[in-house]
Amino acid sequence: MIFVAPEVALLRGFGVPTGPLEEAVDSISRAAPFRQLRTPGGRPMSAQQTNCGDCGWYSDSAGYRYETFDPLTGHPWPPMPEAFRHLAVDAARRAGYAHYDPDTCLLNRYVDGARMGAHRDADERDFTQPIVSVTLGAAATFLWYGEARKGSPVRIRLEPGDVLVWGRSARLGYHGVQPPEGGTRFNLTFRRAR
Ligand code: MD3
Ligand code: FE
Repeated sequence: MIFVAPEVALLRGFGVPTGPLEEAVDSISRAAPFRQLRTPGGRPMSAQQTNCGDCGWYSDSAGYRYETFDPLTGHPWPPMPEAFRHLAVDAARRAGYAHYDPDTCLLNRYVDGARMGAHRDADERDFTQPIVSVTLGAAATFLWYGEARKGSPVRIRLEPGDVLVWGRSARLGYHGVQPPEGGTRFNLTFRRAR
């Protein structure tokens, strides 16, 4: 494990083999399809998203929030696969979080130049719990800005199976991600939302 910034831990290859995780993504997306959400201001986001777990991150003209039911299907989000939970809890423990209990996983799909601009994850209730993220599919460069959305970010190339864990002083840090390097990138983002 290396720290790419204070309290931003990188566990290279911790999610290898990625095959079973990718199969689970496929299965989740058959029940809750990837879709392009809109910002509260009405602009379509560049990545496509879906969720699994007890609730799911959602955005439309009503704002950013967590929903218990998938607004697209009216059904609950698919349950979080045991392999997902295990990987996230294990990675968090490795990074120094003994009591991690994620209740949701946001799945991002990046195709055709899709990216994520600098932002912070602040729609959750409990900022004492870290966030765990897993890269699958194509590689991409992750950008870490830290406390302010300005200056030149730390750049980290994330390959399939790489896992990031960040919390405490980094929990509300600004971050973004560049488009995938050829092909489709998936990202799993585990959070304690409620
Ligand atoms: C470090 N996703 O869904 S995950 C997101 O690759 C999101 O799909 C990106 O940002 C992706 O909100 C990046 C890695 C990540 C996410 C949030 C962080 C790293 C972070 C928050 C604070 C510090
Ligand atoms: Fe984020």
